[in-house]
Amino acid sequence: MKAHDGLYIDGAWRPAAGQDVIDVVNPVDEQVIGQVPAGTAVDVDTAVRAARAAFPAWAATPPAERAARLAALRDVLVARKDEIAETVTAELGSPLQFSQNVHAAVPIAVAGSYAELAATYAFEEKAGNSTVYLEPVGVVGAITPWNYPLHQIVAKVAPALAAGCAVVLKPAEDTPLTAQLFAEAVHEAGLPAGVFNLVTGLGPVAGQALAEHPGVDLVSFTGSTAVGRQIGATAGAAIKKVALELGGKSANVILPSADLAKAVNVGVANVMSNSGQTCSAWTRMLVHRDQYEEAVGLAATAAAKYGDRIGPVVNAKQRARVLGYIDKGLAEGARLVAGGTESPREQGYFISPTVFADVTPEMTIAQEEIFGPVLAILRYEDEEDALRIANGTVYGLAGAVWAGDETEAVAFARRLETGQVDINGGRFNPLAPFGGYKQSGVGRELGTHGLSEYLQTKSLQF
Ligand code: TXE
Repeated sequence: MKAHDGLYIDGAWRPAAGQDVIDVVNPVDEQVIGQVPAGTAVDVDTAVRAARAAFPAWAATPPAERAARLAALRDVLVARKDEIAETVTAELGSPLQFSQNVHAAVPIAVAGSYAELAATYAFEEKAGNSTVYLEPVGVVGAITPWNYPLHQIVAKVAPALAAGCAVVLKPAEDTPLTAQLFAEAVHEAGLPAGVFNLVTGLGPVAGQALAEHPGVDLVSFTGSTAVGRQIGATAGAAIKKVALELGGKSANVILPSADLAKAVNVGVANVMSNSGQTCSAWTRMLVHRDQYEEAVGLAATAAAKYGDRIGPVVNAKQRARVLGYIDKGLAEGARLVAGGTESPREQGYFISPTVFADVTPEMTIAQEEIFGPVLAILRYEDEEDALRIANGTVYGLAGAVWAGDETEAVAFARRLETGQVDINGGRFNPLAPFGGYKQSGVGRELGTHGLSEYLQTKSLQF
């Protein structure tokens, strides 16, 4: 696995100001597979200056030309798809097939969607006797997590570039090799120097310096609620724009008229996918009391089939965190029906796919984001009870509703306090706005709503 020993700033790989490095570890065998520079506030400042210098010309570039560069970026990602999948697998530990089908394919689709949107979006509109211009916000500081290493980057950088913004990216310390590969792709696609810059580094050092930098006009952050709150407060004090994509505790509501076996099996697959490290995962399954035991049996069987084919979690800290939640579930009286242990493997951060039954809404495992392969199954009495339980957390990112009839599912979904709902399974749509109600965040990613986060309006009256 190739690792650059520099930072990508102003169109070239340059040495970092300091000597510190970050080890990149393969979560499957705990071996160090590379080292990247641990950038500091000095590097962030250099990168922000490069972005500021590049911004005016990029903002003035006709949208059709920006679209052409984004299409070229998408084409490079397509050409390097296998390499992307291998890199994500090496640093995140996900099975190669999942890396190909999701970690590589999804960001390619998102990059393609913004190549099209940049060409077709109305950056100018009429409102009565006014002309309204939608202008780029300026320099974007993007801070991304490790769970979908490339998707999280593309979901911020592609709309920012489409809008005409310049970007400084600080990717997660666990998955910087994918970020370096992305920087290579940007270079190959012929984006002007300084329009995209990469500073690898630690969150509280490089991340914080980027969030606090006065030359950054908008901070777009995806990660933990704790860090999101801090970034939101910093941005608020500086009256700086901010987009936050934070945690979730999404409900998978199975109404009595649904195909129970299908809903349970797809629901288990959804939670276990990416080893449970998905902010929109349907971590709470809500089942009517008359179907409850049947659903628990189906879920336990489905989870047991996965074994360690789901891959490990990202690092030792995350494994300890997830195992801590499993202990809490047991201590608070939930009934363990599958998994619940570290895998018998000697190496790697594996956790067996875990299912808890008899989970009640106030239990910790029904309220807090676990971010591991752990499903909680809750019992409801009637639809109102299901709604109260589904809406009864501080989060509101995603969810699912299953019913025999789509109209019934849609009526229920409209009452959920959440940003995205899959009806009878749903299908990923790169144009569907993604983001949270309540404490799941501020702002939206993907599609036109994701693009408009990076735009500000100016109206001229005639
Ligand atoms: O997140 P952090 P962690 C949740 C999930 C997980 C938990 C902890 O529940 O178990 O968060 O994960 C950067 N200033 N999600 O510790 O620390 C950091 O370097 C500026 C949900 O990995 O929030 C990384 O680039 N930046 C989630 C990014 O923030 C800082 C995805 C996220 O790391 C910083 C990931 C600081 N002070 C975790 N401290 C989702 N919503 O998808 C850290 N960072």
